[in-house]
Parts: sequence; C-alpha cells; structure tokens
Amino acid sequence: YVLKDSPASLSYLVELVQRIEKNMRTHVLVVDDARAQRAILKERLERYCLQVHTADCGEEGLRLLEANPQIQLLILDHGLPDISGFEALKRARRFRNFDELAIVGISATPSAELTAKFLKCGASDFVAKSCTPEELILRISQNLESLERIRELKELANKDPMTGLFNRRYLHDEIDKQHQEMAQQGLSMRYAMIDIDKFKQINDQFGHETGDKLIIAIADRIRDFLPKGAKAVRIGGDEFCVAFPDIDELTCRAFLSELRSSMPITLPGHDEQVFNSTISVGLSSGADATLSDALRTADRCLYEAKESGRNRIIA
Ligand code: GH3
Repeated sequence: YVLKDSPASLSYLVELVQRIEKNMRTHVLVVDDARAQRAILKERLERYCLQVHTADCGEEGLRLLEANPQIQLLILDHGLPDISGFEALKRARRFRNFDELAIVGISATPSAELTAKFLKCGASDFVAKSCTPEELILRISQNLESLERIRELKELANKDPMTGLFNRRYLHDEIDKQHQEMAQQGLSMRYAMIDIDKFKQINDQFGHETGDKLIIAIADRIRDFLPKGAKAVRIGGDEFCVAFPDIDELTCRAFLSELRSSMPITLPGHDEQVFNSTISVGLSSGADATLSDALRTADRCLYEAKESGRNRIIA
C-alpha cells in the first residue's frame, strides 16, 4: 500500500491492519467432500488471512468442531458422503449455540427449499457454490460481525456496568445452570455473600461518588484475590456474591480472610483517603441442593456476622 501523507489514509491503514489482525485470530471450518471446492474456498478465505480448517465429511467436521472451540464459523456443504448436511448442522447446534458459531450452508444446486431447510435446521445463512468471491466474503464478514454483536450484547446483559463483575441476572441464569449441573455430578457449590459494613455512613459522610469509588475498589480486590474457577457477582448496592464451584472450604476461607484483612481501602484520588471500611461475610456450606437454598444459607450467615459485631466471616 502506498501511504499518502494524510490522516485519512493513515486511519485507513490502521483500520486495515486491525481487520487483518482480527481475521488472523478467526478460525473457519469448511466441510465439503469435493476436494477442488474445498481448495477454492480455503484459498479464497486465506486471502483474507482467516485461519481455515477443512474436513471432507460430516463426522470429521463435527470432530474438528468439538476439538477446536476457537472455530467461529462453519461453511457446510449440503451433500456429504456420510451424514447429510442437515444432520451435521443439527448435531453441531446441540453443542454450539448461535452466539458461539455462525453456520453458512452451501450447495452446488441451490433452491428456495434448500435455503429454507438449512435455516430451519439452525444455519445462520446460505450461499450457492457458484456465488462470486465478493459475495462469499461479504456474507462471511457479515455473519462474523453478527456473532460479535451477539457476544457483546450477551456480555452487556451479564455484567454490572459499574464494577465489571457479573450481575444478578448472570447469577440466576448461568450460575444456577452450573449449580444444577454440578449437583447432578455429585459436586457442590459454595457461595459467599459479602457486604460492606456501615456503607450508608460512608455515603453520608463523603458523598455518593466516593461511595461508588469504594464499591469499585472492593470489586477490584475481590477480582484480584479470586481463586481459579470462582465467579464474582455484584448483587446490587454494596453487596457481592462469590460462587465457588467444587472448591474446598479451606480455599474459600483463605480467599475470604485475605480479602477481609486487605481492608481498609485507600482510594486513589487527589488526597488518597483511607477509609476504615470493613466487610462482613456469610459462607454457605456446600450442602444446599439448589441455588436459592444456598443463597439463603449464605444470607443467614451474613446476617449473623452483622448481628455479632460485623468485620467477620461466618460459615
Ligand atoms: P450494614 O453494615 O448493616 O450493612 O449497614 P449499611 O449502612 O451498609 O446498610 P445497607 O447495606 O442497607 O446500606 C446500603 C446503602 O448503599 C444504602 C444505599 O443508599 C447505598 N447504595 C446502594 N447502591 C449504591 C450505589 O450504587 N452507590 C452508592 N454510592 N451507594 C449505593
């Protein structure tokens, strides 16, 4: 590329480099039994720096898909030698949702019926093998962009915007699902309810904005000390919950003790204020069958921690 000495051409170049870098991280799987067609698709996609995997039958395609969670887009032929494209499509959708994988159906004999059936079985799009290279890459880019938008929306829906921790919705959807799956395997989940002590006083004394900064600082501490596999949630206000999947009580207690003894917090700012903030914690035992039961147990322990003088962990 010849760069003219202008900000517009420089920003174009930056955008181009970013797109190429993104494509280099994007994995695509082509499943087609026709060797020549596979080679054409691979060559066209690699021209845009996409990482291309190939398979010549449905079973091999599904195996590659399961083994490579980084694959974001599947180009799937209709006529395969072992299982039909529709069968492969339905099976792929059982373990990869619309927010994880875009699937584009292809056929050498396209028809309205075929398109409809592909979409009904779970495809995101359909193209004829005879399409131009430009149409192919446009459809692929659009499907990858939609996937990214879906992911961004999901992330927004599950995160607390102030602290970046998971929110209550995530706790009651995803962590609840995890709780049920773990219970089926005979494994237990523990939950810690964490609440800042006398937080109202901090708001009253130093203002709401400083209160917000303290909530953010405590969320950052929780994140810093969090054991591997544990998930931190801001329930609301000054209350947090940490979910520990199959983590022993000793590790949970060690994390909570470290967090509690890391108080008070020094807030970054012009006059580096130190707050004598403490936290109270309630920890569930891991014996509760459902998420609601476990949260009730942790809440009861938290209440006890507050009633018995605050700044302590009750399990
Ligand atoms: P306790 O030790 O008994 O828990 O006393 P507390 O003062 O912390 O009582 P409580 O937990 O009920 O008070 C929470 C306060 O947090 C009340 C509410 O005005 C304030 N609050 C809720 N959400 C926010 C927020 O996003 N930012 C700020 N700064 N304050 C909030």
